[in-house]
Parts: sequence; structure tokens; C-alpha cells
Amino acid sequence: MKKSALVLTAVIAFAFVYSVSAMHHEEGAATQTAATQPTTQPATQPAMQHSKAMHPMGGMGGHSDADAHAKQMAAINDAVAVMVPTEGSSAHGTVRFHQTDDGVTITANIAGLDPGSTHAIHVHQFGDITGAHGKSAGGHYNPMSHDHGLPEQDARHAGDLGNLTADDEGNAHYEITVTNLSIAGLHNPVIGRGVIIHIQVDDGGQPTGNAGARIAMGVIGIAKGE
Ligand SMILES: [Cu+2]
Repeated sequence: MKKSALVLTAVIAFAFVYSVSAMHHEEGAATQTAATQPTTQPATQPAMQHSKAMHPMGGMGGHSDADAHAKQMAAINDAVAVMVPTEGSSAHGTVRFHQTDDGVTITANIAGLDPGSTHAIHVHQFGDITGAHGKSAGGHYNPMSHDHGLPEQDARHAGDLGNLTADDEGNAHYEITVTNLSIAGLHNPVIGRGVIIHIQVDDGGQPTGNAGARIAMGVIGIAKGE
């Protein structure tokens, strides 16, 4: 009699410890706030949180996290690249990107150029301006593997933005709206990539427009907007 009662007690105790530790495990895997919740909470709630947190891409409603992420990124409507001179150059300024329903409007304001000079402007593959000559930004941003071209050509590198021309004081203001980019959407997103201004004109020739050395470089980051 005594022995069986002890065994029963042990079984119940084991079951209790097991269920509590299982609960802790589930809550711990979900979120930090869940872990601090009392263990007396109905088991269904943390279990649901758990499955949602652990399986963002699968199960019922499994697209919701991916959709939410896509929406969050697509909601970024303003970006800016602060352009700094490469070694030996004085070109500097800003290149702003504004997303609209029709495309992306890019506005460049660059100072420190030779009066009346014309310069290629491109989005390059990497937002890496650690190199003194802009080389670490890589080649033109070309996710669709097109040939190089000027903005008049629909089929061109996504990063081909044409040319800007300085006024008598060496300041250039250039504005272009393109439909082959997005700031952070699904269609050729440019966020985190680089902008390069070259010493020469982009003549549209292959493979990259014969624009020569890089005189200013910047990284496209999320802007505060209006
Ligand atoms: Cu370039």
C-alpha cells in the first residue's frame, strides 16, 4: 500500500515537473515577454505564439511574416546617398531617391566640379566606399544582366542614370525619374548600394560607358524624408 502510493506520487510529481519544464521551453523559444508570463496561463496561447515565432514561412498563415517584411521594406519612400570625394577629387554633395507610384525620382546636387563639365552617374553594386578610389563599390548595379545604356534605352543596367552637367560655378543639379528601380521594393532595390560619379561623360558605349575614374562615392541609406 505504502509503496504503491509512493510510486503514484513520484509519477504525478514527474508529470508535473515535465509539463512545467515543457511550458517553459515553449515560452522561452517564443519571445522574451512570453517567458516572463506566469505558467498558469492557458496552454493554448503560448503554444500559438510559439508556432508562429518558430515557423514564419510555414503552416497556416505562414506567408504573413514574409508579407509584413515586404510591406515594411516597400514603405521606405526616401533614401539618400551622401557623396564624398574620392582621393584627389573635390566633388561632393547628395543624391536623393524618392519612391512614387510611377517610379523613383532621383535628385543629385553635386558641387566641386569643373565648370561646365559633364559626368556619368550610376548606381553601383555595393554600398562599400572603403576604398580611396571608389573601386570597392564594384561594377554597375545590373541585376537583370542587360547591356550598358543611357536612360533613353529601356534595356540597360538598372544603375545607369545618365549624366549630370555642372554650371559655371561647378555645381550640378540633375533630376531623373526611372521605372527600372525601387528603393527597397521587389523591383531592383537600390537601398544599401552605392552611387558613383565619374570624371568623364557616359557615352553609352560598352561595357560601362567609358566614363573613367570615380570622383565621388556614396552609400544609399534610408532618409528621414519630408
Ligand atoms: Cu559608374
